[in-house]
Order: sequence, then C-alpha cells, then structure tokens
Amino acid sequence: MSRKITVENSWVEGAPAYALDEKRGWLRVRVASVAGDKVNVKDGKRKFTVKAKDLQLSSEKALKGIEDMIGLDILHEGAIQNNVEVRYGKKQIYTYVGTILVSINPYEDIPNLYTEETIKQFLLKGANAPPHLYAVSDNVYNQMLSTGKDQSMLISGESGAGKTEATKHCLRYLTHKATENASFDGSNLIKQCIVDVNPVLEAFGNAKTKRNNNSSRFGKLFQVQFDGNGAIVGGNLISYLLEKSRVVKTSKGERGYHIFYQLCKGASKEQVEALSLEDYKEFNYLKKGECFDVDDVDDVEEFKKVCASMLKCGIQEETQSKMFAALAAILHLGNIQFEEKEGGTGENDYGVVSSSSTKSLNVAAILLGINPKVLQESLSQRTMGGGRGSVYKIPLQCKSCMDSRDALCKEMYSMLFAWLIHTINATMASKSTPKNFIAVLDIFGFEVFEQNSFEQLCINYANEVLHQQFIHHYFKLEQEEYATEGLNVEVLQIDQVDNKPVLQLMTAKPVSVFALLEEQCQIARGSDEIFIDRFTECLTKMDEKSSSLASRVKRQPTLFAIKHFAGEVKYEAIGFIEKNKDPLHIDLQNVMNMSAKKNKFMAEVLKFGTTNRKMNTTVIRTFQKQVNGLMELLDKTEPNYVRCIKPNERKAAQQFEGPLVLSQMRYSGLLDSIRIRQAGYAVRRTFEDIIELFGNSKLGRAGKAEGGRQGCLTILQTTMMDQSSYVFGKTKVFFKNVDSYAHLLNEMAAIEHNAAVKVQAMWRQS
Ligand code: AD9
Ligand code: MG
Repeated sequence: MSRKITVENSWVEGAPAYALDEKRGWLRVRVASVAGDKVNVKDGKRKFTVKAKDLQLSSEKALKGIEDMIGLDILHEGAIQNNVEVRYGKKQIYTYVGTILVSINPYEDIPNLYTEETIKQFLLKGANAPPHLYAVSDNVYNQMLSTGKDQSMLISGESGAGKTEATKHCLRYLTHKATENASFDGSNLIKQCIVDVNPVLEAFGNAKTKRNNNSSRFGKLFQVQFDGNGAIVGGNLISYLLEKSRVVKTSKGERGYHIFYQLCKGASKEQVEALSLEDYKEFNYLKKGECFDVDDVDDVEEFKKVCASMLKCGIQEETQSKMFAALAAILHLGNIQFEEKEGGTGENDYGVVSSSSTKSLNVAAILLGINPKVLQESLSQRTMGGGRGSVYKIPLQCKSCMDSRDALCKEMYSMLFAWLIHTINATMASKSTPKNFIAVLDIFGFEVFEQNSFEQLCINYANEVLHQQFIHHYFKLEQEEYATEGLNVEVLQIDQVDNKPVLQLMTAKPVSVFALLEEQCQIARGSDEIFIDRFTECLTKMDEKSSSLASRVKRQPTLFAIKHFAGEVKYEAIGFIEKNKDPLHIDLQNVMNMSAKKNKFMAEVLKFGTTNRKMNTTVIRTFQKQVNGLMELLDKTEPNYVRCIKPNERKAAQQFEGPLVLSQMRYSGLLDSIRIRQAGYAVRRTFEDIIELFGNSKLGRAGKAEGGRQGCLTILQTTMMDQSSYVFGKTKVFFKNVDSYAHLLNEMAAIEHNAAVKVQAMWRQS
C-alpha cells in the first residue's frame, strides 16, 4: 500500500522542508522526527520543534531562485521567502509573481542595474527580459500601443521600500522607450520636465525621517500622455495628502522639507542677505529635529540641481526668488515667540510677541509685504462674529498665538506646494489631445505605528481601497484563466479575501467611522470623546462582519481599533475633529489676503488654498473625493503592480529579515493573490507535465503514446485519482488542492517502488 503524503501530516526523516521560526521567518530545515502533530527539525546543527502546520514542503526551484514564482507549482510562504531570499543574496532584487513585480530594496547601488547601456539592452530584449522595472515598463508601453488601453503602474510598499526610486526608473525608461519609438514633435520641453520634475518634487515634498532619508511626505500619481504613435505629448501630476504638519514640527532625528535646508545652505550671498538666512541653525522650525544634515547628501549641490530643474519645469529665476522669499517668510514666522503681556494676570494673561522676536516679526512682515503691526495683531487675536453682523476681537493666550502662527505657516506651505504642482502641470500640458496615458502611482503604504492618528486613518483608508481594487483585479484574472481553459468558475469565492466589510466600517452611510466623525464636525458641540462614544454605540447597528472588525481599546478610553486587511491598528481619537476640520480662522486668511495685495506671487499662490476652505468641507470629504477620483481613473486602465519590500529596518545592504519581508508580502496583497489562486485550483499542470512525471515507467510510456489530454486522463484514471479532485481544462489539468496532487506523486512513487523520501524529492523537482 502506498503511503499517503499530505502537506501537513506526513513527514519522513531526512526530508527537506521549511519551518516557520518566529524570529527568522521560514527556514530551510531537515525533518528529524515526528511526534504527533509536532515535528522535530534540524537547521544545520540547531534542533527545534515546530507544529506540523508550520512546516512546508521544500522547493528545489525556490532554492535556485527562479524569476517567476508562479513557476513554483506549490506556491506557499516558505518557498516564496526562500526564493526571494536566494535571489536577493545574488543581488537579483526583482522577481515576478505572475504579473506582479516584487522589488526588494538593496540599499546599495547594484552595478549596471540602471545604466543607459542596461536600458538599451531592455529596449532590445522585449518580452524575453529578466524581471526588472524596465521590463515591466517596456511591457506596459507595448500593451498600451497594441491594445489602445490606458495603463497604470501601481507602486506600493511601506516607507523606505523603494517606491519613489522605482517610479523614477519607470519614468526614465518610458521616456527612452517613447523616444526610440517615435520622435518628439517639438515636445522636448515636456520630456525634459518629466525627467526633471523629480528633484523639484522631492525638494518640496520629501524629508528625512527615521525610516527614510528621502521620505515622500505626499502621494502622487504621474500620468505620462502619448499620441497614437507612442510619442510623449504631455504629462500630469496629482498629489495626495501632503504632510503639512512637518513644516512646523519634526521629531528628533528628522528634518522638515529638504528645500528649507537646501535654500539656507545653498543660497547666494545676496539671497542670504536679502532673506536674512545667516543663522539658519537658529530657525525654530529647522532646529526642532536637531538634525541639519543627511548622510551622503550635499544640500548645496542639491540646491543647484533643484534650481536648474525648476528652470526646466518652467519656473523662471524670478519666480524662484519669490518662492524662496515665501519659504524664508515661513522660517522667520516660526521664530516669532509670544510671552504673557506684562502685568497681565488672570483674565488678561494673553500673549504678545516677545521683545526678542521683533526682528523676526519685521522680516517676516517685509517678506510677506504686510505691516508688522497687523501681522502681530492677526497672530495674537481672533475676530469673532457677534449678533447682527457685528464683529469683535478677543485676545489669544500664548499657546493659541503659537498655534495661529503654525497654522499660517502650514497653510502657506501647502498652498505653495499646490501652486508648484499646478505650475509644473502647466508646463507639461499637452498641446494636442493625447490618445493614451500611462499612470504611475507612488503612494504611501499601509501604516501602523505605536501611536496612530487621523493621518494614519486616511492613509490606511486609501490602502484599503487600493487593496480592494487589487483583489478584484486578481480575482478577475483567475476567472479569465479558468474561462480560457474552458472551466466553470463557481469554485471561486471572493469573500475569503475581500475587504469590503472594513471599507463598510470606515465609510458606510449613515453609520461608519467617517460618517460619525463628519457628524461631530458639523455640530457646534461636537467632540472627539462624543465621536468615540457614538462609535461604540453604532457598532451594534452595523452588520456583524463589519462590527467584528472594530473595537474600543480596554482601559484606554480614547483609543479604538480597526482590523485592517494588513493587521490591526489602534487609533487615538483625540485630535480627530480638529484635524478633520483643519480650520484657518479669518484673521490668518486676512494676513494672506493682505500679502496678496502687495505681492503678485502670493496672489497667485493664494488661489491654491486648500479646497477645504473654499468649499467649506473637511479633510476626509476632500480626500475621499480624491481617492474616488483615483479609483475611477485606475478602473479605466490595465493595472500593473509593483510591490516594493524593505529587507530590514536599518537601511543596511545585504541584510534579509524573513519575518519583516513576509509581513510586507502580506500587507501588499501578494499572499492574498496566491490565496485567490488556491481558492479555486491550487495546482495546475499541463498535460505534458503530468505525463513527464511518470517518466519511463509503464504508465508513463502509455501516457506518452496516447499523448495530451488522453494520455493524462489514462494516468489519472489508472492511479485512481478521486475524480472530484481535479478537472480538465483545454491544456492543463487543475487540482483542487495540494493533497490531491500529492496523491498523484504518491502513486507515482508506489509504481516506481521508491521510498517516500524520493517522493518528496519529486515534490521539489516539480
Ligand atoms: V517613502 O514611503 O517615500 O518614505 P519610498 O519612496 O518607498 O519611501 P525610496 O524610493 O525613497 O522609498 O527609497 C528609500 C531609499 O532606499 C533610497 O533613498 C535609496 O537609498 C534606497 N533605494 C531604494 N531603491 C533602491 C534601488 N533600487 N537601488 C539602490 C535603493 N538603492
Ligand atoms: Mg517615496
């Protein structure tokens, strides 16, 4: 009688396998002995015990590090980790899982990976190229031309995983490809701008954080537009959720936006004098993080590059000077301190600009083109509406004065950023109607920190929406493969991986996290505390699936938890309402209006005030609209996914941490896409593969003689495969699960009178 091999419960001594180790992820081990549902394994000399469910079959192919992991016929976590780890060790950072490109950040420059020569090679190789961003970009471009369908490249991953670098490589390759394919009809300016826009965007939108020395603090979608011949005719940028709090606040070891440091260090003598930038280390906004420099970055050099790039993006020197003046104004505003008014006690302990800050106040006022006295008043008092159209002013306490100052700076910076994007877009705008576009999305990945606030809620919401799109796309692809093979697809159940319940919990009307938060923002006495109480109340009114994904955190009354597709996140509700309303009181708006009267540049910039203000809406509503717009755009495209993964938290080269990589694979939906595959038919082999499996045995020869479908059928019938465990497609046989495929291998071993170890060796070869 042949011995039954299943994945979980039948291991033989000496069999190679993967065992799950908490600290190191999946390790290659050999089975030492089996004791019930526990298995003792050996990792070199070290012995340890794992549960049978934490042991997986070893894969010979993974050991070699194959280019497309779909080729691992049994796709599981152990083999996947092993495969990418092996490749990473060989500095092969790119690997496919079917059509998804997985990219592992090498944290070092790999020789010849991105040279002009390499680009040329990829232009020649076409479909035969090894996994690379260039190969994906090449394919995307060709797809666009051959199908006439717009394309998107969705680049995701957590902070520091390499999204922005990947985006740049894609755009660079696309500009080469387009040039090769069709000459530019006078649109060189546009191509230049597409190439040069990055240093500008990074200067204004990136900063050093603990995770990444060049962290993008905004999301972006870059559309490259083409004519019918594949020539680039235009470009368009959309930005998402710039982290404006970074202008006024950075934690230790982090910096504000690069441009501030570049300007202070790189400005000419005249500029320094005109903008009073001599003592830049004394600017409060810059010194808070106690970090003025970034390793291996020369801010002076960068400043030159940024100025040159701005020129290519259509921002002339004169305008640049005005931008710098606005930035300097922000820095000087940040140095205005407030103190309690002399002699003031009790009711009168409101703030006035401290005497030591007079210079900062004056410089800021001059740069903005307003009267210092008016600036001082606007920061330290608030105009309120009385009855019958009357107004009155109330003085602010010190803390509120500082909040006012910070609010003004944040607003000015975010308007400047919006203006910048608008101006770049004007330079890149197509003169003719484009036929197609390729959209490259570089957007913040799922975030879970020790403390999570409103920003994480927004970011994680966007990730849920993108994840759903990904899942649905993969589901569709699977269905298409079944359809091509002529199979009935009823076996596929999207429910297992669909994240609809979380999205419902977050966005449904009338009850959801967003709906309740909006409600509190609309009513005068709304508060974070009421929001979170209402939230608990409302959980009972939601459908069971959604409500099971949310909870209040025990003994921490202001915390609530949401189980996202990528894991549970605990959010601190205090501050939600303020952040969602993002108010800018009238006195600060007046400061900007006054500045706009004197300063044409400020008048331009002012047009880009946050839409929230203009429409009297909230951050969530604006962001939801943006995300919906993004999804509408992406839905019309053929999506292509790039999953960037960070191998360690130390920005170190050649350090691969299994559990960290696996958790990102989970976040990125990679493992879900595999689950989708396994939800239908986990193993699929061509008829020829099956026949080949039986080699020169009698049955193998019989199969070969009949060939194709019939040969395969003979083998399956002779080995008495349970008929319900597989189905025939047009070119492949599909096995429901790994166990039914195991039965076949098992039979094969019996025919060959071989030991079970050999069977497991066959597993590895298949
Ligand atoms: V964030 O969400 O904006 O904080 P990204 O964009 O995912 O993040 P980024 O592309 O900025 O990460 O990469 C982080 C750093 O990793 C880069 O500054 C490089 O130092 C390093 N990196 C990333 N990709 C590569 C690469 N392909 N080769 C070499 C790389 N180094
Ligand atoms: Mg980035």
